[in-house]
Amino acid sequence: MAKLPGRKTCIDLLSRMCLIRRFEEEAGRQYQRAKAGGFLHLAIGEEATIVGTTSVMRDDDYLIGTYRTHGHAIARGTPADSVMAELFGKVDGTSGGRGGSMHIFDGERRFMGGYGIVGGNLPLAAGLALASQYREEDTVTVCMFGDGATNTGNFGETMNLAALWSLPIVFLVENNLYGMGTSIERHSAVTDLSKKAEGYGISGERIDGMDVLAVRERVSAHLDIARNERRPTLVEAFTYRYRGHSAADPEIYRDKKEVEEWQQKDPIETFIRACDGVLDGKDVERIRDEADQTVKKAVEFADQSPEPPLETLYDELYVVGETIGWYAVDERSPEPHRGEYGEDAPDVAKELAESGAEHIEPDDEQSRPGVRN
Ligand SMILES: Cc1ncc(C[n+]2csc(CCOP(=O)(O)OP(=O)(O)O)c2C)c(N)n1
Repeated sequence: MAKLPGRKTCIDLLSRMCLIRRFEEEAGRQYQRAKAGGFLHLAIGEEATIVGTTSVMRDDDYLIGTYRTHGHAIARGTPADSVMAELFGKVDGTSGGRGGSMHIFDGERRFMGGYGIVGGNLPLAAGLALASQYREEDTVTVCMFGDGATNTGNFGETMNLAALWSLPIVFLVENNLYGMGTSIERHSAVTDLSKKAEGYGISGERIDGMDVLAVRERVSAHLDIARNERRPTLVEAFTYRYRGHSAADPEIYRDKKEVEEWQQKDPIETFIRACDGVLDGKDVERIRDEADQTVKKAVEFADQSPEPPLETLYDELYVVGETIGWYAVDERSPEPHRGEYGEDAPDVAKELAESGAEHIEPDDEQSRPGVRN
């Protein structure tokens, strides 16, 4: 059993885990009410892995994650207000309401995103770590991803380069036993994921991702290796998501009993028990109340935040020069809608927004988004 930190740190760890839990519950509720659009992946049950890891990172370290990262941003210090506003697609969201649940981003706090492509964040993590190395900074990149992502080509390619170039990265697999509805035994030939990068020269360790103190202790040791020895390692944290893969998951691939068994190891309840003698019932109640209030306020904030103006629909699109059309922004120029059909852009944008992109009947081939003759 890892050593219990002082009262202040205990309060901080419990507060963050409770806030993430409440936020995720409310996000699920708001999604049912169609306030939050797009996809929604909740990390309820995975709080100890998230908070344990981020709590031992330095402010100037980089964190990069997947599409299940509302909690990661909150743990990094991003206000719940801005994360909720992003889910609602509002201007005060972390990505101006344009990214939604899968694309939470907070560069100021070095939370480098939210990515929808499974394994897509791994090469980006290598790039972040390469930047630290190139600038001779002692910052470390923590790259978090799911067990399913270890089957992607990006995993092998990134492990190879990270080892070859001795990049300061901690790869952290959030092993929740499933890639969507496929269990790890059915999706990975090697089920001890801590060994999966050994062939590339990266050693790994399995840890209990439901125990925030164990996560802190072990991730801290791996951060030290990355920071001081300047080499990558891999951590496999065993954790579990209580909810479905996404909001639209009928969960026919697992037993209710299995979920209940993991709930017995609930990271928040386990930690409250571990804090016996340091935190009392009143402390816990206050922390939970604060989380309730913060999330309630976040919903109000997101509700009141304006929708992005229609005329900004095509702002900040990134399209390389070759593919510029009326809908694109030239990456070499700051002006929006600067394409060869630029003069048509406001009308077409309005039309598209009103009827939905997939229903639009373009007058001619040239005005079809994404297609260039
Ligand atoms: C390259 C790619 N392939 C497939 C998908 C569809 N997809 C979305 S989530 C997911 C499962 C990934 O599971 P895992 O990496 O274990 O992460 P978890 O959802 O458990 O957090 C898949 C296959 C995708 N988004 N990207």
